[in-house]
Amino acid sequence: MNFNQKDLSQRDLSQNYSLLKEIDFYLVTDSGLSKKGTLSDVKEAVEAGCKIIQYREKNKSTKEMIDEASEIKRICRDRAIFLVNDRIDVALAVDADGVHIGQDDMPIETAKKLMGQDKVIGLTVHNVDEAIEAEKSGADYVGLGSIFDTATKKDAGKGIGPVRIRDVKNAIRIPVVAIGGINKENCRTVIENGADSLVAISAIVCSGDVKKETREFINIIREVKSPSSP
Ligand code: 3NM
Repeated sequence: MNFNQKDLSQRDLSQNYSLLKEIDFYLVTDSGLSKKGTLSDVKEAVEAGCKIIQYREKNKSTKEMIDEASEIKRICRDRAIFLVNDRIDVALAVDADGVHIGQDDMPIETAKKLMGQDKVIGLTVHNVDEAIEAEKSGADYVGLGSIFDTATKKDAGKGIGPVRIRDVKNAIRIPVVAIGGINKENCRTVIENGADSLVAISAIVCSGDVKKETREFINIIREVKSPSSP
């Protein structure tokens, strides 16, 4: 299936899996690190071809988050999947495409019930057991981290290393999104080890040119996924 306008506006649960399979670079916002602000980062990333945006905001009021999230939804429209980190209330308020939650958040089944069966639910996992459990519970994809050491998330723990991605990939069918300490230098090995997609926060939002950096990540990921013959 091609990731195009029709797919996004008409997708149902069975299509989420295919859509997520086609995603290469995945943007997670961080207003604390951003040079130009979250809305500008989202706009530039979507213009560069990023097909999935996660709004991750830890420092704003619910009202500010809802205002910002509805702007992000407008920017993503039928061009990118729009997820909200943790805050199911905010996701529901703006009718986002789904949520991304952590191990200590609401159980997946409850999140699905609240959000509706047609919405995307991603879950952060750290190892094979959590990944298998996530798939069983109905997660649409897993975020696996932290791959490398990172200063962006204080409690992320030590990087597990890219080789562990393969173990998780072999254990589940849903897409694996790698996160944590990923940059343009090490992203190749993340995809080579089986990640379907990857997140880079600081490498993108601290760069000052989100559009260019996103484009470059997408190009590297695509090149590793389908190398052109010599
Ligand atoms: N979650 P950067 S690591 C939001 O391990 C987040 O689950 C992680 O930022 C996890 O790309 C992380 O700047 C931060 O390292 C990733």
